[in-house]
Amino acid sequence: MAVLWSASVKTLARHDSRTPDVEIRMTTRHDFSENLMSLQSHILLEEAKHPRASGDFTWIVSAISLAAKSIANQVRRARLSGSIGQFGETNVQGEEQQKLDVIANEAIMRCLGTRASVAVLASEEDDEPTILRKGSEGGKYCVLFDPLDGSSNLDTGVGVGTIFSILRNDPNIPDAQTTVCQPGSKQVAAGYILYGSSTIFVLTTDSGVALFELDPYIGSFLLVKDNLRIPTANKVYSVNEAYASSFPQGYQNYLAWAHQNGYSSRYIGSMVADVHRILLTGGVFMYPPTKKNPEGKLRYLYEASPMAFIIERAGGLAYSGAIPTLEHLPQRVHERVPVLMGSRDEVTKVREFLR
Ligand code: P6P
Repeated sequence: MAVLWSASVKTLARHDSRTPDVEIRMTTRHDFSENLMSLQSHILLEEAKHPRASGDFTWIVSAISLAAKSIANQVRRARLSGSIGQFGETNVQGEEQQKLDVIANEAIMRCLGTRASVAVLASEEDDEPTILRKGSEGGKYCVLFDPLDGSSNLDTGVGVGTIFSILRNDPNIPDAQTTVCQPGSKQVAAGYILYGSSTIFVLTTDSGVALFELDPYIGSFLLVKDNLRIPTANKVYSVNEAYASSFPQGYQNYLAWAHQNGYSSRYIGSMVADVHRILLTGGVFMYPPTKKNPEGKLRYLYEASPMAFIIERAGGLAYSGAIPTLEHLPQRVHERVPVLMGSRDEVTKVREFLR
C-alpha cells in the first residue's frame, strides 16, 4: 500500500484554526497489486480454482511447509546443536547417513504422518515405503521425498535441500511399492526447499512454478515470483567432470564442444542448489551414466522426477537417456536414472551429441 503524504501550512489552517502551525494534506492511494502473498494463501487460491478440490492437497503442502521451517532451523544452527556429522548408520542407498538426514526425515514423517489425506510415504532414507492408510481407510495421495539432498555438504556450509513429489494413491493397488512407482507425468505437484543463503520454497502444481522465500521474522514463506520461466539458453553446464572419462561418448563429445564454445562450468554437488541456479539463470544440469553408477546416480521418484516436473513446468526440458524423464516408468522405489535437464536450447544441444 502506498500512502502519499504531503504537508504544507495553508490547508490545515483552512480546516482547523486550533493548530495553525502545521498543515497536513493526505492523499492516500492504495496499491493492492503488491499485497503480501504467503504460501498458504497461494495454495488456497490454487485450490479455489478447482471446485471439486477437498482441501486435502492444501493440507499436504502445509505440512511440508511446516517441516521445512523446522528443518531450516536445524540446518542453520547445526554446529551449535551438535547435529553436524554422521549418524553412524548407512541407508538403503549404501550411503553414510548424516545426523541431519535422520532429523529431516523424522520432521517430514511427523508432519505428514498425521495428515488424513496421505496414504503412503516414501523416503530416500527408508528401505520400504510407509503405509499410513490402505484401501477404504482413505488417503488420496502418496508423498515421496528426499529429506535432505546433498547432506554430505552440510559440514562445509553448502546449500542443501528437501525434494518432494506428490502422486495420487490408487486404493485398489494393495502393494505400496507398485502404488508409488508411477511416471513423473502423473505427479499432482512437486517442489523443493533450498536451505541456502536464504530458505527458498519452489512449488509447481498444474499452473506454473512459484518461488517463495522464508521470512524468518514472521515465520512465513512469502511469494517472490509466480509463473517462473527458465531462460531458454545460457552457456553454463553443471556436471561432475571428474567422471567424464566414464561418461558415454556422446557426453564426452558435448563437453569437448562446450570447452571450445565459451561455456562456463558450475557444479556444487548438491542437486537442489545446482538445479535451482539453472532454473533461475539457465543452463544445463546432467548426471550421466558412469562406471560406478551405470544407471546414473540420481533416484527417479524423489530426485529426477520432481525436479524434471519443475523444470518442464517452467518451460525447460528433462531427459533420462533417450526418453523424457517424466515418461519413465520406474520398477523400484529407489531406482536410479541418468539425468539431463535445464534450458530448452541447452538440453537440445546436448541431445544432438547423444544421438
Ligand atoms: P557426485 C548428493 O549426494 C547427490 O545425491 C545430489 O544432490 C548431487 O547432484 C549428486 O549426489 C552429486 O554426486 O557423484 O557428483 O558427488
